[in-house]
Amino acid sequence: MVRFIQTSDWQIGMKGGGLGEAASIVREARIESIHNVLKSARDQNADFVLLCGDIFEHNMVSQEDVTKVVSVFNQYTGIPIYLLPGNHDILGADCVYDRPIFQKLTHLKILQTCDAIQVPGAYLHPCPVLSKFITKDLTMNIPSVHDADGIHIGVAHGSLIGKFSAQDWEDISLPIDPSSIERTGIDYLALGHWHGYRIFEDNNGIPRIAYSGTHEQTRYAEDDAGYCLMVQIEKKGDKPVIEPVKTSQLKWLSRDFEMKEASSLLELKEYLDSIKDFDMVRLELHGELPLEHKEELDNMLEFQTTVHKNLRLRQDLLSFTSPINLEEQFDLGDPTLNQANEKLNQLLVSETDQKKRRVIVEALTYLRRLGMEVDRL
Ligand SMILES: [Mn+2]
Repeated sequence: MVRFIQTSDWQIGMKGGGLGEAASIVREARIESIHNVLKSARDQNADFVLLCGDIFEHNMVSQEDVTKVVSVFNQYTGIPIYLLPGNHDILGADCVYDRPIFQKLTHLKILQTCDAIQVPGAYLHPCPVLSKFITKDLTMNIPSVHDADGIHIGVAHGSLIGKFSAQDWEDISLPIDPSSIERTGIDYLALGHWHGYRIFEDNNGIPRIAYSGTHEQTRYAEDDAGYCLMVQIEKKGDKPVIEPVKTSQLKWLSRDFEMKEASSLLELKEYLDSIKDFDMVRLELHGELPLEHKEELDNMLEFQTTVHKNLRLRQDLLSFTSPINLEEQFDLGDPTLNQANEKLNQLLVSETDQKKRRVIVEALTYLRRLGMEVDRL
C-alpha cells in the first residue's frame, strides 16, 4: 500500500502583477500555505510528498524566497520529499536546485532524470522537463510495467492532450497523452502545470491521472485552486483513492453582476454583504442603472475597497441611463456650467455608440454634482 501527498505549482517568487498592494500578501501566503501541504502529509501519515513541478516561479528566484521554502522543509524532516522540476524551475544551467542550500536537505530528492526510483511503497517514474518548448510527450520515457511487481507512479509536468478547454490551450508545449496509462500499465500519473485540481479516468473509467493544482490560487482566472491531493493505492491495479485537501489561506472570488434597475443596487448591496469574508474579489458590473444612483453605487464600491485585500472592479460594460428630459433646460446656477451641460446634452442626443454615451452621461453626472456644489456656495 502507498499513501502520498501530491502538490505542484507553488510558483514561489511570483510577482502577482495586477494585484496592487495585495501582491505581497499573496506572495507571503504562498509560502505559509506550504505548511498546510506538509502538515497534511504528516497528519495523514503519508509515505512521502510528491512535488510535480513549478515550485519556484523561475530559476533566478531570490535567495530570500529559497531560504524561506527550505526552512519550511526543515520543519518536516520526517517525510521524504520527491521534487520534479517543471518548466518554471527547469533543469539546466542556473537551475535553482543547484544552489548549495538544497544539498543539505537529506529528506529532499530532486528528480533530475527519467530513471525509475524505488520510494516507500512504490516506484516513481519521473519525467522532468528538459526544455520549455518541448513538443514531445515526456511520459514516452516511462517503460511498460505491465508485468512488473509493485505500485508504479508516473510523475510529469504538462498539459493533458484533449482534456483542456480551448482558452487554456496556450501551452502547446509539454503535451501529455492520457493513453500513457494503458501503454505503460502504471497505476497512477501525478501531474503538475495546471493550477486547478482535476481528476481524469483511464479507458476503464478508473481515476488514474490527476492534477493537484496550485496549493494557493495565483490569479482570478483559476478555479478549483488551493488544494493538494491525498492519494492512496492499496496494491498494483487497484483503483487509486484521490482526495483533495484544502491548503489555501486566501479566498478568491470572481463574479459578473447584472444591474437592471434601481432595485439592483439593493441586490448588489446584499450580495456584497454576503462575500465579506473573501480576500480577493473581482467584480464585473454589466447592464444599466439610472444615472441618479451612480453616486450611491460609487460610494458602495469605494467602501468595498476597505473590506477585501484586493478588489478588482470592472464597470465599463455598465451604462447609466439619464433620468432627465434632454429637451428640458437645466439650470446649474452658472453660465459656464450651463453651456457645458448644453453641449454635452447635444452630444448625447446624436451619439449612438454605447461606450461613448456612457462617457457623456458620466461627464453630465460630474457636471451636475459640480452644479449642486456651486448652488450650496
Ligand atoms: Mn508549468
